[in-house]
Amino acid sequence: MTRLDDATGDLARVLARLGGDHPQPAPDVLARLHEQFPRLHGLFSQLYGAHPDGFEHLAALLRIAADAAAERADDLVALDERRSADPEWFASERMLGGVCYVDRFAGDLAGIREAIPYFQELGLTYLHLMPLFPGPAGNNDGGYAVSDYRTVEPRLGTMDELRNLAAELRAAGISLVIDFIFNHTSNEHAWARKAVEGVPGFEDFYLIFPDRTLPDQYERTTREIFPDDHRGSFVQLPDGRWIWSTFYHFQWDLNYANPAVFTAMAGELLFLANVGVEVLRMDAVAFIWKQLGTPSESLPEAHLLLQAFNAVLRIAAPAVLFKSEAIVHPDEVLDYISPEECELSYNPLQMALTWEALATRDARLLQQALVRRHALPAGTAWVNYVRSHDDIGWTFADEDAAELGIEGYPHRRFLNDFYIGRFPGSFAAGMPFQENPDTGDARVAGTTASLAGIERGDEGGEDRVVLAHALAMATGGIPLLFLGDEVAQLNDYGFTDDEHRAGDSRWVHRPARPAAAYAARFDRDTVAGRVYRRIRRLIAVRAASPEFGGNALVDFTTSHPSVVSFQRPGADETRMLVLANVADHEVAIDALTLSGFAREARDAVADEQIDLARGVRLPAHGFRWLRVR
Ligand code: OTU
Repeated sequence: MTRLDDATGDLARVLARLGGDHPQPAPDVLARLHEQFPRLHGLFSQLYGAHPDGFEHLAALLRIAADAAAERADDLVALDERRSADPEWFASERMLGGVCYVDRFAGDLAGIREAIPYFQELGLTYLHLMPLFPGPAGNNDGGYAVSDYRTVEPRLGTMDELRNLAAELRAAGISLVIDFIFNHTSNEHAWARKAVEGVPGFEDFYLIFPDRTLPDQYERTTREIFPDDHRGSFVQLPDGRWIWSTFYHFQWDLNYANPAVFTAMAGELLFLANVGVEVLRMDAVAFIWKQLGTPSESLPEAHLLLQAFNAVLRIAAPAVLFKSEAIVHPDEVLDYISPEECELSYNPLQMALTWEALATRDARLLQQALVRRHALPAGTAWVNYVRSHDDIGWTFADEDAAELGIEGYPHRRFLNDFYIGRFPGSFAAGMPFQENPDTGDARVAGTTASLAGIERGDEGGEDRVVLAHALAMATGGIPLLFLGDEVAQLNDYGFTDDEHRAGDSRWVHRPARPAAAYAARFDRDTVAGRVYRRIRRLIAVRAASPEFGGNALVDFTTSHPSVVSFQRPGADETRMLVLANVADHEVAIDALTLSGFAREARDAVADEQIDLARGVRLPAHGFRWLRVR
């Protein structure tokens, strides 16, 4: 039993334990260990200072890190060096992400490999493969219930194939991104089985209670996430005990108050880093720390844990980045983003408000968010997406909406009704996800094309798909395409025939690769072909426009509530003026509004000169990227 003590003494004790039957850390690893140790020690002391074995866990953690560093393959060590020479590589205007399910898009990992030429055609530099680990048969929440982090689900391939794929993608200029699902494991994970059986060392890996006393107390302040599956935050074990389960009943939350859990998970993290993954999508970060009397979401300790994982990575696999998946209040989203915590983060606010603006034909909330909430610390970036594999939740701040005279609760109700198609005249064909009978909350499922109006035959549908992508590509950060959206893939209602999926409407927007749409992608007489051509054009223009690198965004005001407008400053005098109109009618921006710029401007997408002294017309749900001076 050894508690944590002061950093200097503890470092000496840690170093004395490295080597031995393990190789001594290489000089560069040792240098990084010295650099990171004070921070890691400070974080560990805050998290586990009271633990009687705190030091032992820290020493074990650093041995795992030293071993992982020693095992890191040469090409990954070279990558570490490249990234440290260019730490803001991900801020480039050439960055473009894509995300897909291995099985649904390509059958298996071999199929993904065969799709590399397509990824290159599209211009991807980042590929997020959805969870590909073994999980419970039947429903496993689309892979988010992991039974083993060191094996690839056999249907999809092997870990060696994944390792080779990571290297091949890298050679093709594409960084591999996968999920790190670390808030919970599946109920079939070896740790879970041992915890239930009471195997010494594993009893405290999860949060298990003998009766309802504490669960009842916790549930006074926790939120229900998947109420269709079970109410509250706990499920009952066959032996009558209760276990913390935020999501599905087969996803059991880990107990990070136990330092053994942190250390064990750090081992899984470094294993994946050494497979060649370049970005880890940190799933469900808000939920990782629990405390009685609080919502048990986004607690300060959640940040300490992420920072501690970050420090471990900096020692053993410094090229690897974290992407935060916090779909929460915008203030809280921001708290996860820093070079010391998560360098990247989904931008759920921009995503939700893009849909909000399309529904209301009023861009003011989106404009306000861009002006007020887009800025980020140096060394970090947004991941801007139109939609993901999850539902759309209306995560805007009620305070922000109130300033515009919009009341949060009824507005969310309206947006749900609109996208679920319950609002008269709606162009959208979406489905409700996890409607909560008590609170009236719900989220929305649907593909981009179906939500934007194409499925219902609305004449603005194609434009809205392109408009939404034009915003995701223009505001600053890494744009992330849900593969299939670029060929306007529609909802797939077939999931209702599958007993393991019927209860989860998110499957409506996770269809198999639309082979016919991809085959038609160069045919302008098809919806797929038209949307693909326009999105491809945006990708090409973005990649050739240095103004779109980085995150700087400067406000620009027009007098039209339906227009989003901002500037992206370039290195020289030029800037990109982005104007987008969510209304169903044309809008004319007058010359006076544009008089701060030189008269001669260039429409970068249409590739034509324009004279700003004549004003600029924005068609219904149209946009312009104007290079101005
Ligand atoms: C994540 O999402 C994943 O993206 C989901 O696909 C998983 O089902 C879930 O975690 C469990 O692993 O509730 O509806 O930020 O919104 O973390 C999606 C809060 C989810 C949650 C988010 C979660």
